Amino acid sequence: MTGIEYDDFLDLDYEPTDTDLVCEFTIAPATDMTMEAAASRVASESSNGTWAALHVDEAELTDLSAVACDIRENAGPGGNITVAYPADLFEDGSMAQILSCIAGNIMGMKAVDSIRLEDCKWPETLVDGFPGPQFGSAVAHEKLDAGDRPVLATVPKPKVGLSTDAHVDIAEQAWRGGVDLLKDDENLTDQYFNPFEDRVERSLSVARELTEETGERKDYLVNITAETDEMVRRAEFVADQGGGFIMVDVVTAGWSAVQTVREVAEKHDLAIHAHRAMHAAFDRMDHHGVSMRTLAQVARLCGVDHIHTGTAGLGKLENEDTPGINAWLKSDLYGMTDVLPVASGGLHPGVVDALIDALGTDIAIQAGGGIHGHPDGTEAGARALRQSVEASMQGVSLADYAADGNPELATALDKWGAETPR
Ligand code: RUB
Ligand code: MG
Repeated sequence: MTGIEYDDFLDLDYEPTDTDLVCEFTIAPATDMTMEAAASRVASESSNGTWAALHVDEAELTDLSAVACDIRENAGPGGNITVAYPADLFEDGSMAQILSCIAGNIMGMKAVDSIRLEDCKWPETLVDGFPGPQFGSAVAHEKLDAGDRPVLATVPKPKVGLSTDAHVDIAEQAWRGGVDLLKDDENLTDQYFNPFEDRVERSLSVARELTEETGERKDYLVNITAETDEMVRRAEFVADQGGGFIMVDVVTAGWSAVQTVREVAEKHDLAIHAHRAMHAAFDRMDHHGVSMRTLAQVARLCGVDHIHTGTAGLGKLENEDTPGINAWLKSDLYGMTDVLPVASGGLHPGVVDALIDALGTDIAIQAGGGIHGHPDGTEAGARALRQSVEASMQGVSLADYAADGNPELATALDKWGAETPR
């Protein structure tokens, strides 16, 4: 018989192996607990232990204990810990099962006052079980004609309530003004005022017309978010109508559903745009939850081609470290395709040069209010955004570029300056 005790999960001399999944956490131990005891409970509860010591026949037990192998105490209560998990703890290719371990019971257990999963180092054995993205940043030239500039997208506003006629009209103006992609907002799916099939059929038909007219491929990020079977049906409908992209709100829909959609996307050559509504319920607090960095890693493994990663603090929403997350999405991961990061939320032409300075040009820039709120309307707003990107790419100041025959940009700068909205 063997006893599984707290101490079995703590070994500060342990060096993680190449096959371990290595997770970094920020923890604050419960008031009556040491960091060592709390770190052990994290490793225990998220692998094969529980609150009580167990007595198990060793012959019947595969040892799947995680090891808390590093503790760095902060000035405040708590600190950071490293936990190494043996790869055999995990089911091959099941993101739900992995997250139930590394971001499961430990998030609510009383041994810690708070705990945040900050980062994961994924071993090749686990990564190999996932498909990763089909296209990643290559969408910019494989499916679009963005060349070296950022991919440009817009979401019609108001986000819900527009009729299909109005939606299609806005799409036409935006594509003509210079954006590559129309995007559905996250809460527009299949409602009576703008039904899914009609919207998709008519928008994609206009996309084809504008592709012909402008000589640049125009496409549509169609929000298929729904119950999983329905998402599959909607993805197939988009493919039948000649669309090249689908959008899934990945946190609200759930990772298993994303994994199913990834298989369907492959059959139909569809790229997946990941919107991330509800992520802030996990990542907004710096002492508790799951970091956006980790969610982005999960999204890449599950196979999305684009994901929203914030605006480096230049938009309307709180952000984590956008440049750091984007760098991870593009980093080598045993040959897995990269992900195109999407900057969105409160962007307008006046912040584009700062955005490109912070994030580079291998991104998608998505603007709603910053296009449709232009005093001269959507087409002028799209032109202004495109002009701001041209200025930044050429290293010319936005004001100089606006003065040099780009009146739409001039109007946008008059209206919004370089303000960060709220
Ligand atoms: C953008 C919008 C998106 C947010 C989500 O509209 O509605 O849902 O970008 O944020 P607008 P994030 O351009 O008018 O702000 O990209 O950070 O997930
Ligand atoms: Mg939105």
